[in-house]
Amino acid sequence: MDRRNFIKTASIATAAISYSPVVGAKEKLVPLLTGVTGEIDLNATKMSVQMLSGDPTDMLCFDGSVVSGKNSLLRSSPGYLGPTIEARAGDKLNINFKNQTGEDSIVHWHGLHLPEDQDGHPSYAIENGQTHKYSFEIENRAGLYWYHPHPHGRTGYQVYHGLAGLFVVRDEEEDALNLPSDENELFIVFQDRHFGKNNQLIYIQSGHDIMMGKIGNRLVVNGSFPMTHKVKKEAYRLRLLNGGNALTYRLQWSDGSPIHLIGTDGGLLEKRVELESILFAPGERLDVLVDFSSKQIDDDVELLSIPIVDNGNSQPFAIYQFNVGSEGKKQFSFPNKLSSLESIPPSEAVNENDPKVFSLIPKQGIGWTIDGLPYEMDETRPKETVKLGATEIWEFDLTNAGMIHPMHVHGSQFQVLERINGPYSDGLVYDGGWKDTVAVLPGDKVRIIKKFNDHPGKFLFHCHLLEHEDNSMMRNFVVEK
Ligand SMILES: [Cu+2]
Repeated sequence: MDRRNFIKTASIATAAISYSPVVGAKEKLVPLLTGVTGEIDLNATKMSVQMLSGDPTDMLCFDGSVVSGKNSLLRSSPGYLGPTIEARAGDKLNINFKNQTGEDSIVHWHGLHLPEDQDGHPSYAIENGQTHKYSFEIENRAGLYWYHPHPHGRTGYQVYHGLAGLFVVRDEEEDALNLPSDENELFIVFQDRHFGKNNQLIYIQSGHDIMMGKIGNRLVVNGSFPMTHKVKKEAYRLRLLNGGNALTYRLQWSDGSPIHLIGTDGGLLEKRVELESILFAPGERLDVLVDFSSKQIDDDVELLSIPIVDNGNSQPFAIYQFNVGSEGKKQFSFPNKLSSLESIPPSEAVNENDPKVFSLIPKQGIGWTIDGLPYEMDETRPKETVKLGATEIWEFDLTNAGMIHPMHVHGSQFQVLERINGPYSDGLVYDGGWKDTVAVLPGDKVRIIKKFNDHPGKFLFHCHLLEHEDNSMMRNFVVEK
């Protein structure tokens, strides 16, 4: 977007800050599964967190406890993040979400393939003080998923104030690879926050924050500081989540090593790939192997974010640092073959030659939209209706507008079929594996293919730049029997 157009859209967006609380939100009862693997209490509450020296920061945080089942279902997290849920494919979980945020909320399990009444659609939002009981079976393969609130108009605010946690799924296929585990498997969540007076968080201040997304003045990793991790001269598996509201990174190693990517949003890739750099947008996950065994004691290796487009104005900056602290014992050689992935042939789609096109466009009086429309809680268009059992091709069209939109589709994982590159995207992105969030770059048309084999009902697709999602860049789709 050029400057003049940007100012225009930014100023109209100021008038478009829309927060419509769900009126009279009532808990919807869903049937509970029998024979569950475990039951978890998950509370979202107001908390005072010591983030910086001086005053503590007022935040919203998840805390949890295991009611029944193995204690290993929950692992406490550093900083303000919610506890990490760790389960196995096929596990059945009951999760009791208690909302003590002071406003409406509901939890979405990002990346999990779930029935409509388990997915945290905003129409399921509950009022402060209420409890929503989830009960679901994990149908996903091994992968790094995550959970966060999804009430309409308040997702960005609630995530920004601390409500997010990891959801790790394991399975036998992953076990058999013997990837680095325990202290050699590091979960790293990147977020950024704007700390203001008295160490309090500053959220949206202007239409600019809505149009461009809220960017912080401090990087926060795993809900805390600092950002250095002592490692041994061994191999590590890095499980990365971009949990930020709006900031996209382009990752590269400071020592010039390639990034050894073994997985993305929906789990392992078919084969390990080596990349010079990789784009990493809000909502996305990356699974990366790194070997420090050839390093010297006290070497520093930094994970950098380099400029997305080299315009000469921006500099690389370190977003995490590894300090080689001690000799290693474990030997590890990187596997090449990881998994078998079924790739969905375009000929399987009901609309092989006629993709459903969703235009990502700014609209006067609304802000960023899908097809120029606002979000409507109960509405879907014919285009947003899918027949149960169908495979469809969708296209996100950003031909005419200029910023990155990470598009997230709820329900099962999809595959990226084709990226008709705009002027900036060549070589920036890696689109392999199963995905639930795809970064659409300025000028791009991105085609995805997705199966709608089960779970009829109403789901969401939206931009995962949370200020866009909350404002207007979200729509329903309905899977019809
Ligand atoms: Cu967006």
